[in-house]
Amino acid sequence: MTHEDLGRVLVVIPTYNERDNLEAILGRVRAAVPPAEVLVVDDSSPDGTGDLADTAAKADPRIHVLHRTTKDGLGQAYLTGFGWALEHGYDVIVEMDADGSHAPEELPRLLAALDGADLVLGSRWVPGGLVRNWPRTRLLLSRGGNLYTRVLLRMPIKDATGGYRAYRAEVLRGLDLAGVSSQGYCFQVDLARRTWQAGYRVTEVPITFTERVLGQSKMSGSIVREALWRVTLWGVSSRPAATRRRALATRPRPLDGPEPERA
Ligand SMILES: Nc1nc2c(ncn2[C@@H]2O[C@H](COP(=O)(O)OP(=O)(O)OP(=O)(O)O)[C@@H](O)[C@H]2O)c(=O)[nH]1
Ligand SMILES: [Mg+2]
Repeated sequence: MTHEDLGRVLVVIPTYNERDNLEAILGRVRAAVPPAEVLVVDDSSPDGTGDLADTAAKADPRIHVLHRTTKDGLGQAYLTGFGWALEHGYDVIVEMDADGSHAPEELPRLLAALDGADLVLGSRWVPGGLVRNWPRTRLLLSRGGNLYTRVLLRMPIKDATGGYRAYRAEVLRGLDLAGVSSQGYCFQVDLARRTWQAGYRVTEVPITFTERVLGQSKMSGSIVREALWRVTLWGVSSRPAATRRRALATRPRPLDGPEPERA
C-alpha cells in the first residue's frame, strides 16, 4: 500500500515561537509527501510565527493556518487541529513538531504502516529507533516515563510519549475528544491510551528523533508533573478497562465502529 491509497492526508503542526523553524519544516513536508496538506496551529506566538504561516498559506493552497488566542498547551492546540481536520473530511491526520525533531522524510514510512493499523506511532524506543543529540537526562526521562506508563497502564507500547504519529480519521471520530483535558506530553499518552483501550490497532515504527537546533524547547517541570499525576491516576483506575479490552480482543470489532470507551 502506498500513501496515495490512504485518501486525503493532513499534517497538523502546532507552533509556539517557531519562526526560525517554520519555513524549513513546511518545505520539507511538502517535498516529502507532495499531496499531503498542512495545518499550522499557532497560539498567537509573540515572535510572529503566525504571520509567517499566513504568508506561507497565501503562497501554497495546501497550507492552512489556525490562530488561537491563548497558549494553553500542545494538547489543546492538537484538539483544535483535529476538529478542523474532521470537519474538512481528511482521511488521515498526522501529528508533527515544528522544530525538526520529527523528520518529514520519514513520513511515507509512517503512512505506509497505516496499511495494517489505525494509529501509527513514530517510535524512538523500538529496534531501529534513534535519538540524536539528547543529553542523558532527557534520555532517562523519556525511557523512564515510557517504562512507567507501560507498566502502570499495562499497555504494550514502547513510546507512548512521542509526538510523531498518524491516525486514521475514524479513530479520532470514534474517541471522545471533548473529554480530553491533558495539555502537555501526557496528551500523547492519553490519546495512545484511549485508542488502544477502544480496541483500535496501534503499531510502532522506528524513527530517528533529532533534538531541535533552533528555537527554545517548551518542555517544563509542570509538563512532567502533569504527566506523572495523570498517568498514575489512569493506572490506578484502569483495571476494569484493561480487563474489558482483553475481552474485546477476543471478538470481532463491531461494524459500526468501536464501543464508547470507559475512562
Ligand atoms: N500551538 C501550540 N504549540 C505548542 C505549544 N507548546 C509547544 N508547542 C509546539 O509543539 C511542538 C513541540 O514542542 P517543543 O517545545 O519542541 O517541546 P518538546 O518537543 O516536547 O521538547 P524538546 O524536545 O525539548 O524540543 C513544537 O512545534 C512547539 O512549537 C502550545 O502551547 N501551543
Ligand atoms: Mg521539540
